Amino acid sequence: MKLGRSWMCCLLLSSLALTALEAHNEDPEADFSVLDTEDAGEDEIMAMMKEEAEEDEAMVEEEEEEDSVLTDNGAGENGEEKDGTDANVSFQVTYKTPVPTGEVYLAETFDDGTLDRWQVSKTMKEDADEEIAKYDGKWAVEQLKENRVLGDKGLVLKSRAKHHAIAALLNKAFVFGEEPLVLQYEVNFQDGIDCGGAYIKLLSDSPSLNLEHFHDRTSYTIMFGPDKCGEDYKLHFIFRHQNPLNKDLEEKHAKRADVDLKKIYMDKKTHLYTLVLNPDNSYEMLIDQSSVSRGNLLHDVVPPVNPTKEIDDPKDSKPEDWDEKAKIPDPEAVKPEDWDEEAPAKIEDPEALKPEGWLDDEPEFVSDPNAEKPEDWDEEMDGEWEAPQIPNPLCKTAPGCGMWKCPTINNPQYKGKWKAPLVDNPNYQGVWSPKKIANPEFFEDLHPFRMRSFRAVGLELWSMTSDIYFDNFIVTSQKEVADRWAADSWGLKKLVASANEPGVFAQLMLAAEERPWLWVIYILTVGLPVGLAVLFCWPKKAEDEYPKEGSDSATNKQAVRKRRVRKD
Ligand SMILES: [Ca+2]
Repeated sequence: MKLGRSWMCCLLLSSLALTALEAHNEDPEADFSVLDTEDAGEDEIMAMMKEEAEEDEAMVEEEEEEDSVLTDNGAGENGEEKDGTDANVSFQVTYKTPVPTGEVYLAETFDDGTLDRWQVSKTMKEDADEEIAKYDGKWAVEQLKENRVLGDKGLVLKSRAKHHAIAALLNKAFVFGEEPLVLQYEVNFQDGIDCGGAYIKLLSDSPSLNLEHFHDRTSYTIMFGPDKCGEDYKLHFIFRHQNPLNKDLEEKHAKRADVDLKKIYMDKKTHLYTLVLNPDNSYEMLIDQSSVSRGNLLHDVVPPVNPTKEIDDPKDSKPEDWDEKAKIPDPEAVKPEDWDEEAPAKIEDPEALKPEGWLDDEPEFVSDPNAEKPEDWDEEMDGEWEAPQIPNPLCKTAPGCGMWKCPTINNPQYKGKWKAPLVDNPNYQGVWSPKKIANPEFFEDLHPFRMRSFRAVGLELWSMTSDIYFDNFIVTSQKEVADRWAADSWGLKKLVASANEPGVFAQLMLAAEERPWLWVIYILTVGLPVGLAVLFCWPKKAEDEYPKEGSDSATNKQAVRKRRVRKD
């Protein structure tokens, strides 16, 4: 018994310890980072940043108007050392504007606080009423509202329900040849996102490209990034393929990303969006350096790049005598002679008997004998007074009143209308389909990667929620360059955001505020083991301190002897 209790005690304490451990292990970002991390994982990012921090002690740029609310650990305006936040986290985030470590077509940090490189569109949206057609949405270069990194700024879409368009030229046009395309940038829906986009367009290279006139119809090669309206969460990757025969451009949409975009778009954190296109036509989309969709431009886009070789002959039509019936009623079947089609489905139950005492002559309802005509009843106005009807009191004691009806049952003789059984149709010709002919519009482009070159990146957006933050645009051919760039920029933002996360306890409280039923889980996972631990582990003095007389253990005998000696 004693042994059993000890074991139970150990078991309960272990389970308590496990529960506590699990709660601690629940990194708020864990759900997200469980996706297989690519080349530069979190550890690597942290290592890189430590290295950076050591190398560049004094390099926070002399920012002109740094907000006084910023603290060394990068906490936001309200929240130096939020409850549960580790004030000790050594995130002396010594931020240095990242510099690309290889060849890039564009690398933009916005840290100089200007939009010098960018052109805000001065045009109007086509096919829209004049008053709403203007691209008059405001852009600004600002720090993040929360989880700021000292010295870091980004591009912010500032207006609600307005058209925004802004673009920047690349250092040189990107030509799709033997090198991959890597496009990467950060988005933070700082105020959440109701209905709006945060996607980027790679503007096709053409002599007519004029960024002042950038609008919704400006020719683009690729569109990539987040978009959300209502409950529809999208991560676009669209490219425009040119039909080699008629030169038409057609949008090709990649399959949907296999990830919970809602969580990512609504958490008000800065996320990193990456698109990689390879000369072998493979593509991959990543969020926060974790792959969320991959495929091939030839096989995984809608509509497909290449049309089918054959099509249905539009001139072919089904012959009138084409027999498509696989089964027909057996022409040789004959209705059996004893088949009575007239037999009713229901008959009166021949075994049913009227219950004894049934009152055939009593109505179910009678006039209330106790009712009296109201004094103010005016027969001229109200008509002749009648006592209200009540259930016949005689029927309460009898099996029933009124005319007795015999209950009905299914007729065992019922067969219904006779139908001949179905047999295979000897003339069956199968389901008709038109004959195939060669597709006159057929072509085969085995290199859709070689799409039209582009010369600028642009954001052409409309949103019902403002303050969408963009940062660290990079266009390159080398994934390592984009990864290193991310480590020096986005990785730091992520680190600061993680350091500012509320503690485990605060998170549990916050979660329970939104979902009160969580209290039940908390009580069951913590309260119950504690209660049981108290129940089983509390020392029982009566049993343990005074050995029972008559016990055969040597210890007990000794104790008894000692007590006797004392008494004597
Ligand atoms: Ca920046």
